[in-house]
Amino acid sequence: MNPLKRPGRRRASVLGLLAVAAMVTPTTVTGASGAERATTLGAQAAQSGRYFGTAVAAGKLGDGTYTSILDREFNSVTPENEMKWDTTERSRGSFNFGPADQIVNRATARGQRVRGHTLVWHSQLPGWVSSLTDANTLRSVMNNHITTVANHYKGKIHSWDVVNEAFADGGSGAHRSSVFQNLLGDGFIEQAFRTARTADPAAKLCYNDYNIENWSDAKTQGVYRMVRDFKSRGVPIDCVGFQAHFGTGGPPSSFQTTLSNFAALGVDVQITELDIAQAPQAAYTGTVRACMNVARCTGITVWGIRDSDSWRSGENPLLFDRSGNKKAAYQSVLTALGGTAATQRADTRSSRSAAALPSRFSWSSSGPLISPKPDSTHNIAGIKDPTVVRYNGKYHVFASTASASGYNLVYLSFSDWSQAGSATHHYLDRTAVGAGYRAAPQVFYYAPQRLWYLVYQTGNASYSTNPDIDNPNGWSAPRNFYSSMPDIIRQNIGNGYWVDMWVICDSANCHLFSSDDNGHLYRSQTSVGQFPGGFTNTVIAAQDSKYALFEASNVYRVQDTNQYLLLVEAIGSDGRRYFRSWTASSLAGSWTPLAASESNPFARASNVSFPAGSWTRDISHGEMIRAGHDQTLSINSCRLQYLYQGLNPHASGDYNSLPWRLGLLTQTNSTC
Ligand code: G2I
Repeated sequence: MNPLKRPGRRRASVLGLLAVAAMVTPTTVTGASGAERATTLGAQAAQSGRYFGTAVAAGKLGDGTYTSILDREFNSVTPENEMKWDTTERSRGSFNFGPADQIVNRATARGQRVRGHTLVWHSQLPGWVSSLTDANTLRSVMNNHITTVANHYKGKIHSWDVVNEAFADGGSGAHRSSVFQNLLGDGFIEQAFRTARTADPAAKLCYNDYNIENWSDAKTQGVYRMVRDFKSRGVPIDCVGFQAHFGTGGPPSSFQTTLSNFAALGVDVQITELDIAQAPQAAYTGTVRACMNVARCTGITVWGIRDSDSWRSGENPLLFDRSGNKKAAYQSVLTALGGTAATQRADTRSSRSAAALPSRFSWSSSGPLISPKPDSTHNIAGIKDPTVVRYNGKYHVFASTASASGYNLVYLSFSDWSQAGSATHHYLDRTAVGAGYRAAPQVFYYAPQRLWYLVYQTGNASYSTNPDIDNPNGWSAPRNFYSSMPDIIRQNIGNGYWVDMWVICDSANCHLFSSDDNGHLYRSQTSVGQFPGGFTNTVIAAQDSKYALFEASNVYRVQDTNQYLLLVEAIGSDGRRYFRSWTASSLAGSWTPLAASESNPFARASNVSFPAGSWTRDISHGEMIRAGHDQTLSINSCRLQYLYQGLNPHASGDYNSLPWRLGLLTQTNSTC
């Protein structure tokens, strides 16, 4: 591939104009968030900012019925047995990650999150550990096990069950007897959490147990006292897992009280292994409602998919029957996940506290999540240049479609990344946006006018507006920001192209950034009141050599700080795309390098891990997942995510026909 060959301004096929898509008006029901009711568990849970997961067995991943339900319904997975000590370290110092890797890599590639289960447990513990008799040996064995396993999965685990089932049943409220308790004493749990935090600072660390759902039980009270003590002394604990293995009666009546009392200690709560004997609808509804009614109940995991997959299969406790059909309880759960207006969780990303940006970054990438969906009039080769907002319980993605005949735009929306691949692609050349050269979109809500803006390049810097982001047919015909190319760009552009327009506003002004593929980043300015008119005073905001400051800039406000973040795409010495980063204290300010070199990049193949396989060496044009959706483009500095375009490294040929796909980076060195 010639990395410098630019998209030509050839006109897109006019065939698109002939295909007036039949308008399909599905009957929809509106859920609590105002969004339509979803039709799968994961998507419905995502509308309130929660996940819905299942236990997964590596041995079943070859079963097509099993995997099709898994991928359709669930956006979180927990390896049922594969991360337990008797699999991961059957003999001392010899680690086996094969079966768990299978589950984790598969999930990560599909945008499903992973719960790690479990680092320290008295059961499924190899004999060589349970027969140790020396405390110092056991302590170093335990720490080494936690460190090695957590390190192996670093950046890939959303929540770890650090310690499982350490409390005794019955009326004592004390720890149960185990080799850990007996040799190391009460402090072993604290030790395990501290070791896990050091090994994977980005993962949430949970204590997980059963029979702690009833508030007045001595066991519940024992765990509660421990969590309260940990929080008061700064022992790192982030969440409590309630297994929820229930009898036919379902949860105890105090379950919601228990969840909220724990949450009030400052931890998230999760339902981690749900199954209910005979799966009564009322019992499932009650369980899901208890979680929905507690803001810090972040998700629910059922302990298996079909009744035949359950450890209690004789009791038919799950949501799918042996043939994989949905049971009545499935419908109850789906409905209960729709919740009521009171059950919406605040956006978890924006509710986290702000931290300063680090000066080095590392990332984990999904596999390709969004690929072209050609239809009879759109023979698309690549999907590129994504822009994304989360609004009303859904991600709304706009992107360029690339083909030999040129560029246009596409829109898709979905509740959760695990659903991205199955979303419908709406081609905007069929709308007033029109056919012809339109590329590199940016979307935001312009709050002062209560209008959505889609900014894109047409040769000029153009935009369309829409009162309803959900309606792809609502976009206006293109209008231009400038009457013609500003003089300063004309004087500096050389043989480059004027591309990648980007708008961001502070409280007084809006700024329009653009690139020239010739080492210059430009910025024009207008007032918030005049926008979208009045962009003047175009200046060079940053410059470097052509490849070092190429194109695809993004500028964001870092929430709760006075910092702005600038990203610009560069072409590395290996010919591959990557991002450099700078910060400034104002949008008009001068930009200070943050992670801005090939050896310390913002995002480059060299600081990205690819658990699902190295499907790209380019980390190219995309954008950050924002904390809000308006023109101030705020991001939360905690656990950054970046939607980008990547490319099969072996692809070659005409630049416009390259098979670009979209993947998601998640920061792995976040400390919050
Ligand atoms: O016991 C139910 C769950 C209670 N909480 C912790 C969970 O980790 C636990 O899960 C179950 C698995 O669902 C079973 O699949 O843990 C059991 C072991 O305690 C698992 O059972 C084991 C059998 O004991 C083994 O004989 C078998 O080789 O499953 C293994 C794999 O099928």
